[in-house]
Amino acid sequence: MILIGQYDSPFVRRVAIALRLYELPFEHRPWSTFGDAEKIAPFNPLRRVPTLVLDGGEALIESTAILDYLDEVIGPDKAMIADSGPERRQVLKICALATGLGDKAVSLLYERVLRKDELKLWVERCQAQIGGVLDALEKERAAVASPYWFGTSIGHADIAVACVLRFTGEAHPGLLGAARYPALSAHAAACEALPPFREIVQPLSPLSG
Ligand SMILES: N[C@@H](CCC(=O)N[C@@H](CS)C(=O)NCC(=O)O)C(=O)O
Repeated sequence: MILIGQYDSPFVRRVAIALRLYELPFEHRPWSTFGDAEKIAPFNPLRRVPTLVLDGGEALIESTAILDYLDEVIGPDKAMIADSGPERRQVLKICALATGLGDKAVSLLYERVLRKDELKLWVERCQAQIGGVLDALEKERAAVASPYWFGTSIGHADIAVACVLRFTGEAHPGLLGAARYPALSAHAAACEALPPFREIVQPLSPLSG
């Protein structure tokens, strides 16, 4: 398998960390969505990352769909999400909030670096969405005493939240105060201390990732 994309993307990073935790071997192509768009295009016409190219040549896109495939490969006993039912839906909801926050943090970053004059309406909307999700996630995490979001072993929700928090903190430091989000900060610190998170990391470099 070949994973395309740089690790300063929270979406690429969550996939790479899952691959490592599942002990699935993969090659990495750290292609930039802007600088290497034409290299990405034959695998993904959206020219977005992550893109995962399977051994037979099939290309998977969207981090959620890629993780769905990896869960299938590793099987229900080892998958970092329940197979069905409310347990699965709860994990998917936290993942959706985290990746939605990631989408808005990416949009806000593009607004800053790609446009000469930021559109106030869009900036304020993204900031409100980011703040709203951070508040909701903080409340949810503070209500859970277990080491991970859904128990004693790491899952997709833990990885998604940690990766997105790192990205948001680097892209928009003013929006992510540790004092305002103590439960999320503790969650991120615990995940970032784990070997796969320490290995698979890249400081944000806007427009190169
Ligand atoms: N929903 C997508 C989001 C992926 C995403 O936003 N990737 C960014 C890099 S962080 C990207 O490819 N940006 C280039 C673009 O959207 O044109 C996923 O979960 O995979």
